[in-house]
Amino acid sequence: MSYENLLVETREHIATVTVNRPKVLNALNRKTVEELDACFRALQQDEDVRAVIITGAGEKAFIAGADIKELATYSPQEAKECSFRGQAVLNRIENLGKPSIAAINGYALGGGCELALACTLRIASQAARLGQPEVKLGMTPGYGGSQRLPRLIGKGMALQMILSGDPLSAEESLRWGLVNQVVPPEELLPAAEGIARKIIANSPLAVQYCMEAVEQGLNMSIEQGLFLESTLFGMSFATEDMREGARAFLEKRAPRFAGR
Ligand code: DAK
Repeated sequence: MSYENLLVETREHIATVTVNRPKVLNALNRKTVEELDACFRALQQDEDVRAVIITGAGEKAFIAGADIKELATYSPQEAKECSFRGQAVLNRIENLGKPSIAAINGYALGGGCELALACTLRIASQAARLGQPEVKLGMTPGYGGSQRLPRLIGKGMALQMILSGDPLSAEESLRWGLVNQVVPPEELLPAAEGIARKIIANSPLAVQYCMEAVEQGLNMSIEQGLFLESTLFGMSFATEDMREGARAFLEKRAPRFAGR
């Protein structure tokens, strides 16, 4: 499937999705959000794809937020529809069942930062800047930033970012746990691919259950979360992968996971 504003390439079970509107710093217009929806639906169904990397075209930006030119023309009804569509796409990325890695090559602002927050992991180039500048435009975050950001980095720093609108540098983002790793620009995609390869060498079912335990558990009480963990732990014992993993350890060989 080909897209107007996305480039998609799959190699060795890792799909790389590049938002491709570099002239406007990869800003998310309606068409791009629709294409991200179609693209992530297809990636979810594609059994050959076991991890997804998302990045931005060009040197300067990952995604510089929603397309402000287009936003300015929205009626309240269009804004509401846009909100539902955008939130659904980010929820799909968060609940993909496969790990997603944001390779943040430059500005990740507003909706761009929120898209990165919906990914499983975030790796930033030294040139990246991450922020929620909505208040500077008279808006509040609309793609989950007010909810996912404090869950990831804590209430104090999330409020500082959201209320000041000022972005964090890559190093500050690392210090606050907003990104997992910072690398020189030329090492960004190799580093993201390296982490993806490491994850997909493990049992896909165990990886999926772990993501489910953490993502869903964060929205539960500790008792409910521990119950969920026990349930998923039990489910992992029903998989061929678990038998293979234990057998391979005892036979001192590398496991061959079938994803069953
Ligand atoms: N939208 C449209 N065009 C953008 C853009 C954006 N977000 N960001 C940059 N561009 C365009 C610029 O207009 C410029 O176009 P030309 O003038 O060349 O035609 C080109 O990209 C290059 O940008 P600059 O010339 O400004 O480049 P600089 O290096 O000087 O500055 C910058 C880089 C990233 C600091 C600056 O471009 C900037 O501040 N950009 C805007 C950042 C921003 O405020 N983003 C929006 C955040 S608010 C919703 C849910 C979510 C949202 C909205 C609705 N619903 C629920 C309905 C999300 C909102 C946001 O994301």
